[in-house]
Amino acid sequence: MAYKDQARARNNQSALKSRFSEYAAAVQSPAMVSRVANARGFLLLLLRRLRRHLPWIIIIVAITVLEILYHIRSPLETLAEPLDKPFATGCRNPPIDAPRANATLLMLARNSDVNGAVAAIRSVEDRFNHWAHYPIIFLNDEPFNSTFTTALSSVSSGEVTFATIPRGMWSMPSQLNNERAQKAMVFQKDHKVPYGGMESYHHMCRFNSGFFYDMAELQKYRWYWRIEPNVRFTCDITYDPFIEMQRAGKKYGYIIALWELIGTAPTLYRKLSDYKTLHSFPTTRLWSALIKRSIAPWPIRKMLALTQRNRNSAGDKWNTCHFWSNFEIADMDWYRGPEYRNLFSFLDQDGGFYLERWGDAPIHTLAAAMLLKDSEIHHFRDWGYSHPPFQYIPATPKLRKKGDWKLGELQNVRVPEEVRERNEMRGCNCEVSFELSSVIHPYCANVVGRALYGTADVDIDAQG
Ligand SMILES: Nc1nc2c(ncn2[C@@H]2O[C@H](COP(=O)(O)OP(=O)(O)OP(=O)(O)O)[C@@H](O)[C@H]2O)c(=O)[nH]1
Ligand SMILES: [Mg+2]
Repeated sequence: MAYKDQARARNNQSALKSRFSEYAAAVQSPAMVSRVANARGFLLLLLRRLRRHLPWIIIIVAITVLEILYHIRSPLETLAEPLDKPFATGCRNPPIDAPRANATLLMLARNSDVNGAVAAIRSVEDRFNHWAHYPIIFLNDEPFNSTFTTALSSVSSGEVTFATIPRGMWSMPSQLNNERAQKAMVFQKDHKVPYGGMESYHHMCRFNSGFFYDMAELQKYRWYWRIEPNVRFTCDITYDPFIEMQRAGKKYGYIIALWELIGTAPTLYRKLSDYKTLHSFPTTRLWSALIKRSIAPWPIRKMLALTQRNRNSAGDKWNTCHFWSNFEIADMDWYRGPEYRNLFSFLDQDGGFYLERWGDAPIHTLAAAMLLKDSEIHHFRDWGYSHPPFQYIPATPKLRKKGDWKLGELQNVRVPEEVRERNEMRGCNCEVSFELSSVIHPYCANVVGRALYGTADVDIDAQG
């Protein structure tokens, strides 16, 4: 050690020593001794006083505990009959000659997505559209080039349409202050909100939330099936999902349910929750299932509601479960109706598509939970689907023993051989490829499953 460093270390040591002896002297000083004695006396007095009020204290604590238990209880009554059922288990004879629904497949893509788009359409054709021949509409915010149109025309068995989105549907709302929005996007980028710094991504989320169903090319259709580049369907689809949805009175269908990163939409739930109260929409089972109830007692919950913008007015949060909208089959008449339009325009006026990074997935989910009946929502639990990094496999449970699942963690779950052998897959000719993507954790699927089926989707307690 250099001489200077040794001297500095010695100085530090002696400074420490002198601070310690000052502290020891202070603690032992008559003033401190009397302060400690006073505090002890005060505590004893307080305890004695409290003892006199013990019965009241017990009553207050009991009421608080009961109130908390009442607040966090599951408000969902058991279902005599599931509100939703798979349209099929196993394979059916595809209704090749049956009439088709008023429906289209729909893909939003960039020219640069051409390879992923071809792969996704090949998969849909291979598993479904080679016998159904539904039309496919491709949308882009700029004109598609000939590489894209040629490649996609050659893999689609239905009529294809390539459309360019009008500027007004792919831009910021006029009332939003551009400078404020730009600052907000920089903030999101700095705070690592996924895609938060990409203006085009915000346009895409706004478009998918509020405008796609108003595109001229979609006007003649009622139903759509959303497909994204690079997705894969991993089971044969041997029935017409549009016809089945229509027959069963369904309006919105999903495959994967998962958690949202709350940083993308910190105020969305509060705003929608207040909107629901203002318009007196009834509380559906799904809406209830999406609430993460606070375990704080009532007055504290109320305080939290006042001070934290991600809580509803009761002080509770959204558990962030939502339908992953990169796949959806839905009835556009629902979006085109006044209730959804009013809701979208309320959100658009707020500016949260840019000031935060609201995705169309939570918007569609919370809107469905608010505006649709529980029985109008369908889970395609008999379909296999991959959108990297996650896939859903339509296996009946028993995948893993309890404890192997960790919330939010990517899993590479293997379906045990005996499950495969017992043919416990719900779908038809499913392939389970673990190279494709990780199997999604069933936390949100179970939350929604309990609301709509009355049981979990995947029983994680079962032994593998
Ligand atoms: N035309 C066009 N399409 C876009 C643009 N940004 C995203 N999309 C499409 O919008 C959909 C969602 O975009 P993705 O980039 O897949 O976003 P994501 O699914 O949230 O995120 P990933 O995990 O990256 O797939 C896809 O169909 C994209 O092709 C864009 O700037 N222009
Ligand atoms: Mg995607």
